[in-house]
Amino acid sequence: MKMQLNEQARAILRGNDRGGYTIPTAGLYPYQWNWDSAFAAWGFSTFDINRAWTEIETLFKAQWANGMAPHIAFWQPDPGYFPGPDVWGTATSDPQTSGISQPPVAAILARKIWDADPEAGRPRIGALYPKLVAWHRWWHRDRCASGVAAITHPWESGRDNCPDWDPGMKNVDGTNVGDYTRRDTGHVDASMRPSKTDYDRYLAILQFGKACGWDQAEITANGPFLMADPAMTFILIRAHRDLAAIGRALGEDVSEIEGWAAALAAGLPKIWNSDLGCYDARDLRTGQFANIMGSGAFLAWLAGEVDPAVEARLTAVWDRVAYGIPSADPAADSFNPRRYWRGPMWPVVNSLIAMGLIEAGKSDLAERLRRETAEVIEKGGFNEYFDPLDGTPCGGANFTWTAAIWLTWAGRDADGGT
Ligand code: 2M8
Repeated sequence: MKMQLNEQARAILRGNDRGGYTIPTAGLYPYQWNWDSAFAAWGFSTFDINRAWTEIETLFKAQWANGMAPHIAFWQPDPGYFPGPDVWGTATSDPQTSGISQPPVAAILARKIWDADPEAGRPRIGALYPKLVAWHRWWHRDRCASGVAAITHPWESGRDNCPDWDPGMKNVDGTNVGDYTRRDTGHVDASMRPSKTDYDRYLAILQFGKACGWDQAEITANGPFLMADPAMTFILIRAHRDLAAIGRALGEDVSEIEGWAAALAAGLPKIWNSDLGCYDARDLRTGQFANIMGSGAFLAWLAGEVDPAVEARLTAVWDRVAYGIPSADPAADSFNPRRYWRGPMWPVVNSLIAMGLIEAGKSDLAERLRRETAEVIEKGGFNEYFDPLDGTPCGGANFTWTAAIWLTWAGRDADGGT
């Protein structure tokens, strides 16, 4: 069965390959998405290292002059997705892109891909390095002024619809966005997708960015939504550290990058919610915490920021489900096990949490997470995400990032073998 699933996972990556970049899944997501592509590259690295590097190189062809690597690159027209390139209206042309970014996992995974074949990777990582540095500098300058990493749109977080964003979203006026037709609910059941009110607000935030010509200073100062994201902060701390390690190996001066990582680690008290006893999302306009434990808080392991008391609280949340890690605490009123990001478990996020667990020496927890992740895939297939209570596969099928993490992590034996 293992061999068969390995084969199937490779076929999904090949099947979603559109020539230099990989779509997350046909129909629902027909373009190149930023963090999906980094995971795709990691998956490709298990059987085609050249194709792995190409994936990241293609992503960075869409990089903006200000350093931002956009969250979507619209390489070819596709009427099956909304909002498409014209709605975003950015100044980009080849390719057109969205106007926000996504979690910077590229440096974390590029380091792993380089480790897999140091010789083949040397020229590829050498050429990518300055682009990664420019993107990380953009994060530091345009998203980390508060001390921690902020997002200007829920889609920037990658955990689009999670309850973490409710405090910020409720203050976004979505009543004047005009008529539009959603496409997502034509591909998967509406009960798994965000509500119409959410979409109206997503569009209102987008329209603000478009109206100011995607002026970053204006968006962060006056945009309708600005929230501190613990997950982004932990990912970025980890990504800065990995980028610094890459730079060091290339003989570069990495003091600037080390400074960014240290500044973020020093900023963490800003998102410490003492009522909840863990790091939490926070509305930077009002100061309000989201008061929710979910996968964002679990990513603290990735940055080495979990003490025994926090670990106990996190594992209590995990123990409330059969298949961890839930994107939101099942004990919270907002929990929904199938609506995307409001409770479901995401193999791809689990893989990042496991990386942190392994480095923290928590191999028992890492192995539990790997087994639970493998089990839902073995039973349900390579879906976008899963119900954490009963393991039901949800969202899109034949999903690139689920196939990728099967090959790199979930489908491997505890000792890392295939
Ligand atoms: C989901 O997001 C897109 C918008 O970016 C959507 O719902 O249309 C999220 O799960 C996001 O994290 C992911 O990168 C994307 C493609 O898999 O889908």
